[in-house]
Amino acid sequence: MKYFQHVADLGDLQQAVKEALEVKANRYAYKHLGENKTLLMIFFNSSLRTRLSTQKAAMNLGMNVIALDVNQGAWKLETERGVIMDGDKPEHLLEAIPVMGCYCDVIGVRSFARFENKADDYEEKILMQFIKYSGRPVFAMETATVHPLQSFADLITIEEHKPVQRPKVVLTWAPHPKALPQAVPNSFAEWMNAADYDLVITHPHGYELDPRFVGNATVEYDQDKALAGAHFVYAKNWSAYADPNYGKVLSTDRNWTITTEKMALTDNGYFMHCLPVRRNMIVSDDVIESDHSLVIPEAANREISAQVVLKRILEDLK
Ligand code: AN0
Ligand code: CP
Repeated sequence: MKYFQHVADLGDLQQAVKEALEVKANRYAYKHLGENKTLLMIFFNSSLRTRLSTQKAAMNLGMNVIALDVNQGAWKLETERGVIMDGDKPEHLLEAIPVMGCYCDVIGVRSFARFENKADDYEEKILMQFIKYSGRPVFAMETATVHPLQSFADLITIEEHKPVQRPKVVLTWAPHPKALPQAVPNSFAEWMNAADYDLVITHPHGYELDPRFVGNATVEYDQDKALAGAHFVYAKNWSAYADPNYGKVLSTDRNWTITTEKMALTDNGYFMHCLPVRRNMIVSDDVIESDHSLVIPEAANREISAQVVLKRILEDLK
């Protein structure tokens, strides 16, 4: 594997989950694979889990790791070609990327949607420049439209906890004060469709996701109806995708918060969230602290999803 953005990049998904469970059972079995190889993690945005879990995964494989927080210590980077650089950005991405490529063997990129230009976000303009100009394998650590390491970890977590072969999985919008990207729900829908679960997506009107990610999911605007009989409830806030409201907050309706009463509608369902989560906006204290909350197992599986991705990249390095 050279690039990792979409579920299809892993090939056979059942095989990938099997490999993940093997890695989880014996995570130091490949500690020579990454010998003398360097992972460079580039962060344009903050992170707790992605940074720590990906570094841990790389260390399990024997890699060296460098993390760079762009805009905190590094030169501020201009990303638009053709700009007269007389402002506050002393360096251009078009030099910075090939320079970064000189110092590493694999690059992970975190670069959220900027909500300035929908086409730029949805064409993954920043990630594509890393792919084009770094000369290295590149994987997404949440980019403008996708967060595949999260969805892979979520899939592993569901496989570990599912009470039936084909569980009902509900992706529900929940309120949040700030405009958040669609990357997590986009990828979650993509991966749940690929796993062929019974996927229902619920959100207020105006929060429709890109149909390319919704795929075969059922869209239900009544959250209570959507939650009926659910085995897994995956809560997440996202901002509007549809024009003319792209990147806008249209609602902060706390009737959509996941509470004990909402969970009572499910079939003894598990609660899931990628974290970081705002308590009592997205989910009540009681639900996130309950024995049916999977937020910590999901986070733990981030090490595993990252390790499978890095392992496959290392296996294919020339
Ligand atoms: C980010 C998001 O919603 O995409 C990262 C989630 C993993 N969340 C926040 O910025 C709060
Ligand atoms: N879930 C996740 O990606 O968390 P961080 O933003 O802390 O990396």
